[in-house]
Amino acid sequence: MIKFYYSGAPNPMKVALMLEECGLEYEPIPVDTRKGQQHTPEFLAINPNGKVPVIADGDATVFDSNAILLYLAEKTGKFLPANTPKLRGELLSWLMFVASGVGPFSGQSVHFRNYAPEKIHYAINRYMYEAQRHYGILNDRLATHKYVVGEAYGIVDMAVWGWARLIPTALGEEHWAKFPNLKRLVDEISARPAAKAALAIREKHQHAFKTEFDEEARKAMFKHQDVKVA
Ligand SMILES: N[C@@H](CCC(=O)N[C@@H](CS)C(=O)NCC(=O)O)C(=O)O
Repeated sequence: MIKFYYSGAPNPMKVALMLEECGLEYEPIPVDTRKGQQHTPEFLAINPNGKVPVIADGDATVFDSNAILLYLAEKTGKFLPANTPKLRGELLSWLMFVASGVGPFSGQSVHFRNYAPEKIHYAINRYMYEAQRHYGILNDRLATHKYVVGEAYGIVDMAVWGWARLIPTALGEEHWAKFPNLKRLVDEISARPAAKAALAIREKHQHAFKTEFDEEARKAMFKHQDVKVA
């Protein structure tokens, strides 16, 4: 059975969605990042980057959410567009665009808006601008395409859902109105039974994650605060 190392954060949730959509049997293993469980030697042995999600499938270990989506799609033959050079090119381009743009800029935007000890206007403005620019590109794409790649719902849509469903909290409620086509896709995915099951894993398995963002959480997740490198 696939072992799924997870928390309720955006990157693990897109993988939870895919596991549920594929109907794969999996064992969810909680990794409480606010308690620093991502830095244990056992966890670093499966993901040297010390972050969730990770899956272990037989002798294959896969980390990084978008890599896992592609791995599971290739394993099951599901949620991929037709294997033509044109669609393969689109799939890889949009998947990497989400991995290298949407995720990191959304994450940094949340960090500087909500967690940085000082409010640095330059950083907040830069990351808000870049996050919104990336969502704008997706919104424009979805004005003429029902799904991001090909004719059917697939792994790029799932990757987008992971972060875009959190736009109201990540960027601010007022920003949803700027991205109606993206919201249409997110709402469609959120209504799927697999999305509901993904978001309910914690309750179903009675995995209690730490909710307070206290000194322990800060030390575990913002290690740079205790090290001077610049
Ligand atoms: N590129 C990675 C990023 C993973 C990532 O940032 N995971 C977050 C949760 S969404 C995490 O584990 N944070 C804990 C930490 O940074 O210590 C992916 O897409 O899986």
